[in-house]
Amino acid sequence: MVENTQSIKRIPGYCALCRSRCGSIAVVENGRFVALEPDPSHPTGRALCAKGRAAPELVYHSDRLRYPLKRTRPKGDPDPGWQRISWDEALNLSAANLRRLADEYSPESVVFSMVSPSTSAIVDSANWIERLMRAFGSPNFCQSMELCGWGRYLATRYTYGAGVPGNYMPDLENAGCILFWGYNPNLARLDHAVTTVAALKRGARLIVVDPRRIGLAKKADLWLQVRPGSDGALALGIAHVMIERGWYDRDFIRNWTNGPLLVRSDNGRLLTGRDLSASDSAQRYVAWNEAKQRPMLFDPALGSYDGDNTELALFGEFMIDTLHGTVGCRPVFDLTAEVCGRNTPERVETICGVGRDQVESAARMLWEARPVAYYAWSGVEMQTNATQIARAIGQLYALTGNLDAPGGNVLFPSVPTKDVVGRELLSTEQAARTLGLPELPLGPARWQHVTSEELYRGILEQQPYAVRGLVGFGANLLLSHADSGRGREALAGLDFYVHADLFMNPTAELADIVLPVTSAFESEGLKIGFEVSQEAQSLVQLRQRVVEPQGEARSDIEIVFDLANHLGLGAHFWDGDVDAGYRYQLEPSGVSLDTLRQNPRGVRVPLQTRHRKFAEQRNGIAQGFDTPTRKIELYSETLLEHGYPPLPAYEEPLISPLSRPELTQRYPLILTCAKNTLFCETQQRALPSLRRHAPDPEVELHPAVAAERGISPGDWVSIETPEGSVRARARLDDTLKPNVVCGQHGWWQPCPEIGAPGYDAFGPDGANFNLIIGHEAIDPISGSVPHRAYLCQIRRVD
Ligand SMILES: Nc1nc2c(c(=O)[nH]1)N[C@H]1C(S)=C(S)[C@@H](COP(=O)(O)OP(=O)(O)OC[C@H]3O[C@@H](n4cnc5c(=O)[nH]c(N)nc54)[C@H](O)[C@@H]3O)O[C@H]1N2
Ligand SMILES: Nc1nc2c(c(=O)[nH]1)N[C@H]1C(S)=C(S)[C@@H](COP(=O)(O)OP(=O)(O)OC[C@H]3O[C@@H](n4cnc5c(=O)[nH]c(N)nc54)[C@H](O)[C@@H]3O)O[C@H]1N2
Ligand code: SF4
Ligand SMILES: [Mo]
Repeated sequence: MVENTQSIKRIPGYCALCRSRCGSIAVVENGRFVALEPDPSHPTGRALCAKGRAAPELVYHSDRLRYPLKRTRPKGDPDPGWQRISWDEALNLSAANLRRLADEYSPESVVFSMVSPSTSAIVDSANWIERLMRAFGSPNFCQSMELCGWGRYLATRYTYGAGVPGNYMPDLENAGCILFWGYNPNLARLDHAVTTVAALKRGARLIVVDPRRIGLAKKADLWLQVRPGSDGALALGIAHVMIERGWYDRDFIRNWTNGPLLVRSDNGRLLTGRDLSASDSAQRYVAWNEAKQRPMLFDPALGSYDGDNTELALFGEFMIDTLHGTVGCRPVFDLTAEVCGRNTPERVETICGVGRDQVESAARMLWEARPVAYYAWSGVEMQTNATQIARAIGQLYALTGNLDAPGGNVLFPSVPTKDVVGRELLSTEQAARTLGLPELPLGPARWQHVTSEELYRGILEQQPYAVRGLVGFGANLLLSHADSGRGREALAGLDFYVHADLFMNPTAELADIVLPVTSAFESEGLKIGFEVSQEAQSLVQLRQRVVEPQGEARSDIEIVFDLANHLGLGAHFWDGDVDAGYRYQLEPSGVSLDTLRQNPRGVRVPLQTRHRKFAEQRNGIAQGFDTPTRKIELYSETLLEHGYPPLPAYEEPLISPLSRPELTQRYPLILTCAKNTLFCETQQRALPSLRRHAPDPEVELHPAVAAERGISPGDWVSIETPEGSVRARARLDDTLKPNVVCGQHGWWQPCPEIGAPGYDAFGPDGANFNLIIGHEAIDPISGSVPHRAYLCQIRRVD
């Protein structure tokens, strides 16, 4: 804490309100938090957004929850009859009810939910919330994974065995070509935006794939205006041009992907040593040596072929003598080329609306301006074909050979710490009881994430078993997830629901107990690494408390540790001592908690980035990738075994003019949505300095579409889908394709200070975008929903 004068304190820290975690200085005058300023000495501190600057308004807002509350009237009653209670009573009641559900039914009948770490400060405590869930014995964690993180972290595990681009972050500082796919860093991650602008100045190229000309799309060398949800075809089409022209890294494909492995044409399985000889292993795979005209064997355990890699065939059909006759086989890469080849530039132009010349140019730029660093986010996450899109972009990226190379997508090192998520506390049998696993065995449930629909189904239909309890750390499921009406019915049917939040949102209103949470400025937070670069990753910072908590609010982490004690789980939580938990976590880092408290700007732990770690050898064996073949899996037998396409394939969005032509008469427009620069998701509409600049929900549409409907800028319109309708004000944008409209979700909160209204979350006069998105059409692998590709009609409302 640096004292300038007696009454002004300037407290270094970081804004924790979203994923950017911008380094900042909090200014406290006479004990009151008055301003947040950027801290350029911090690796993410070059800029702050309006939300960060509005932090004091958030802290002192009159609608903040300040005391624990208990419902005294039935759910569904317009008046919940909230009654102020003590923390002791709130924790005792919560623990008693949760224990009762675990004892009478089962621990998995209680689901734990959490606001996304990308839109909140929950990252302070996310690991500990997971630990509490597992210590309690539940495998059910509901945190928007199917909406926000599936492609970045999980779908690409089927390709890379790791989260690309979620964990392998774009090395923008050294990239020759930057590819942003359905991602607007100007709002989502300021540091990426600032670094990209600097990269453009030094001559890097930029490709942006987005239906809207927004943010960096305006500065891009290529803006690919894709039809919402058709991104898979575009990725495959660009890959097709690259393969056809030979614009791909042959050595990388031969050495590090399963491209050379032979696929049997009779059953689609990879040919194995066992197919060739009874004494050979089914865990060895077969490729074709072109020079010597013989099969070559690849042993994942040794990480090598029994011959010269440069002689491996990537194309062709080979008749192989197996134990059971001759079988035609083709290398994975040959099949890849064939599937990509179905997406010619002409076809891509028809499907995606991206000109054939642009497809060519994109392919050329990705090849000629290497190294390529990419990031993909919301635009391609909330899709019914989200998995195929993530796999297709992942495959395209493999062609560049830039994974973990300087200027590519790099797994930056992290400060060593102890994992505290408590995996060891949950048995394998319990993990196998994750909701959703029977229906979507390769989906989020595989990693104990449940979708909101799985939660609702568990409550309403008791399938695959009854869900009776919910422990919510933030989150506003009813505004954030499709089918809000069904969600409300479900949450109202819970036996017991405790929710911790800063504000009473429409979801929390269905809780039995509501706990008041501090904002990030009223509580400490430990951040180990700031993700975006090696330098950022090396910083460990214990964010200081800027001001005292409002009312009786407590931090999420304190609530976790307290609740654990009340549940009799104190042994896993250092008997409620948060500092002891931090010390345990920090042990391997060599950084002590005391040092962090004495150094509010944080401590830097020297780290060195090593590139191409997959090629590093241990005991003479190359590390490879964490996949069944130890290679990047262009072809996934895991997907095949579950009846899904083994190669990335184009799947038309399930709700689109092509897949549902019968709907287009009534719903002729394609509906997508995007986030608002001024607000995080469903939050912050109550802050006057922000709301003033965006008083009402908006929907962007093309002037021609508006004119046909007699709509002028600023008119109220209804957005109608088969599921219902909501309202927004028209904003005209002539850079949109005429058949595409873009809405906003998250509107419910009023801002009385400037006379801005609240919106009914459940009716046609309201503005809850997700009320008009259904839950039936989902990604068959992940359960992701069509928030970003739907059909609608727009009408003026008088
Ligand atoms: N200001 C602000 N910052 C935030 C948030 C916020 O709400 N507000 N939320 C935080 C969170 S939780 C997240 S996940 C991140 C997300 O950050 P982003 O993913 O960058 O967020 P969006 O602007 O919603 O979506 C990115 C782009 O996807 C485009 N898009 C829409 N449909 C499609 C499509 O079908 N294909 C393609 N290729 N693009 C499409 C939109 O036009 C938009 O420009 O931001 C985080 N930061
Ligand atoms: N149509 C459409 N729907 C979307 C999206 C979209 O772009 N379009 N985006 C999706 C995405 S990417 C995401 S991540 C989800 C987000 O959905 P949610 O995770 O539900 O996120 P929010 O709506 O931002 O926050 C919900 C609540 O969390 C509380 N909160 C904020 N910070 C904290 C904290 O530190 N602790 C606690 N206990 N509570 C806190 C807020 O006060 C708020 O009441 O929504 C998804 N839904
Ligand atoms: S982008 Fe804005 S809200 Fe997000 S961390 Fe930075 S200042 Fe805070
Ligand atoms: Mo998100």
